Amino acid sequence: MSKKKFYITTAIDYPSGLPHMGHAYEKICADVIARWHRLKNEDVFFLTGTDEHGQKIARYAQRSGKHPEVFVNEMTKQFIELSKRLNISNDDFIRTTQARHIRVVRDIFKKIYENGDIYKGVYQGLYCVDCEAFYTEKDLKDGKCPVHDKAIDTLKEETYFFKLSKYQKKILEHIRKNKDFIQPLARRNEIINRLEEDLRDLSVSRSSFSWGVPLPIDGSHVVFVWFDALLNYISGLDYPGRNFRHYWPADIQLIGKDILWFHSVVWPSMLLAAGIELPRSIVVHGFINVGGEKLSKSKGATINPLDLIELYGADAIRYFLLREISFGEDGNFSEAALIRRINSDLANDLGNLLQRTLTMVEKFFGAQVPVPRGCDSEMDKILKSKAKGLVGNLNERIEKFNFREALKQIFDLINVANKYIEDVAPWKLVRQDSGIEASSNVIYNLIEVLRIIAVSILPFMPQTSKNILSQIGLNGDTEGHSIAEIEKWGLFKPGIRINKGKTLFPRIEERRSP
Ligand code: ME8
Repeated sequence: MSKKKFYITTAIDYPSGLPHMGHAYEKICADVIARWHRLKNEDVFFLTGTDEHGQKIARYAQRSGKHPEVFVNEMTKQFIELSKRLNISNDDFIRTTQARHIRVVRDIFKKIYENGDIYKGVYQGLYCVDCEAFYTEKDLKDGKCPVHDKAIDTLKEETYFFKLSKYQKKILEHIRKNKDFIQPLARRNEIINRLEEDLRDLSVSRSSFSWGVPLPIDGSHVVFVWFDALLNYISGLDYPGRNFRHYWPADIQLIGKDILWFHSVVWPSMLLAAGIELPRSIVVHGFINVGGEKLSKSKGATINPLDLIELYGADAIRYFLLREISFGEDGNFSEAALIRRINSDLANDLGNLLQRTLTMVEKFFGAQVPVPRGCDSEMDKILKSKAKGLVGNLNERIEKFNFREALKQIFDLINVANKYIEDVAPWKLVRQDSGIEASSNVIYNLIEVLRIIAVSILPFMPQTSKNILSQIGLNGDTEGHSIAEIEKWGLFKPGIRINKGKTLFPRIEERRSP
């Protein structure tokens, strides 16, 4: 039987400055979902990338004294590096300056123009370059951009308009009919409310600067950056080629709350105009603040995630963000809270479970996992029943993007296993008449729990998963694992030699303030 396809995308980042924690967070969430679907044996395609055209990029390039092309080539390296260092398993990385993307932008623009949904006019109004978005008087806060708190530009220029208003009713109907089209629910309601007011057509070309894709119908204009950028989701599948036919429509398009309008109204309207099926769902995450402050690059990012990864490792950052933030809501990042999580959950709970178990395998059984002997005690039964049902619990939570609760399920099992060690005290069993054999059941059970934990944390902490698998003597390769292994008790073959290695998460002194 052919595998079920699953296509997931993130927003593509503006490489106008260095990547920030918000960029890292979005990719981590998408990565958990992609990896979980791979564990479910689905045919996953995961796309991320960079949004490299437009006035904002042109301005930042100019400020750094570089040609935009040189500027984006340099800056994008940092975003690719971030994905790599965070262990993001994206299948492709699309850059909007690539020829494969530009071709699609021109083709779709032409198609929509020929269908009669693009026309020439004059745009007069307000524009925030940092948002790359148009505003009305009533959107402004004290006369400034409501997102960036910066002065707003007044534009008057000849432009091509896209007939967004024509699609208003259809989009509203679609959102109403498809409960899961915009998730979480609160975001859906926000868009429904906005769609009840009349829409203006969207200006989709600019002629006051040239850093963009020239219109196929008028060389003196470039395509508006959002019209250009949104098409990455299909150009990344080589529209209209085989990959597009196989993976489209997207199953999940993950984005932050500030760009929901473009994704839930503009993007679907463009697709309808081009005769392309709509994505299945737009999933919206909240914002990460640092010390309660917004961290949008345009206001000056404060924390570079690459520095944090260098200090604490990718898995600690992944764990912290997924465990600490309620998906869909805003959350706060602080280094002090990160260190607390590392010390308590990762070093103490998870790290100690591995360390103590492997030490016992070495000490009592010459580093070979024993054959379990004897009947299950009450405590053995409690441990096994905790492991049972884990897949269902995780699946239910991951499907709802409740990463926090999913991790809690895994850490509950870790805590039950640590308590099991305390309660059965294998070192005491060893001293009894029946000798070392008496502890074989306990040690085997602990190794089984570690195997189950290693596979179930794979989507969240891929490197840690690999380390545990290799330390308990299994191939550290995380490819080819499946959710079927998570709760199947007794898969571990006795006799395997363990391979005790470095401490997973050394404790960290609280050296920095939040
Ligand atoms: O909006 N916390 O790019 P971008 C969490 N190029 N997420 C955040 C965040 C924060 N503090 N700040 C930004 C763009 N994000 C466009 C997207 S898609 C066709 C074009 C999220 O670099 C933001 O919501 O400003 C978006 O999903 C992503 O990071 C890229 O933001």
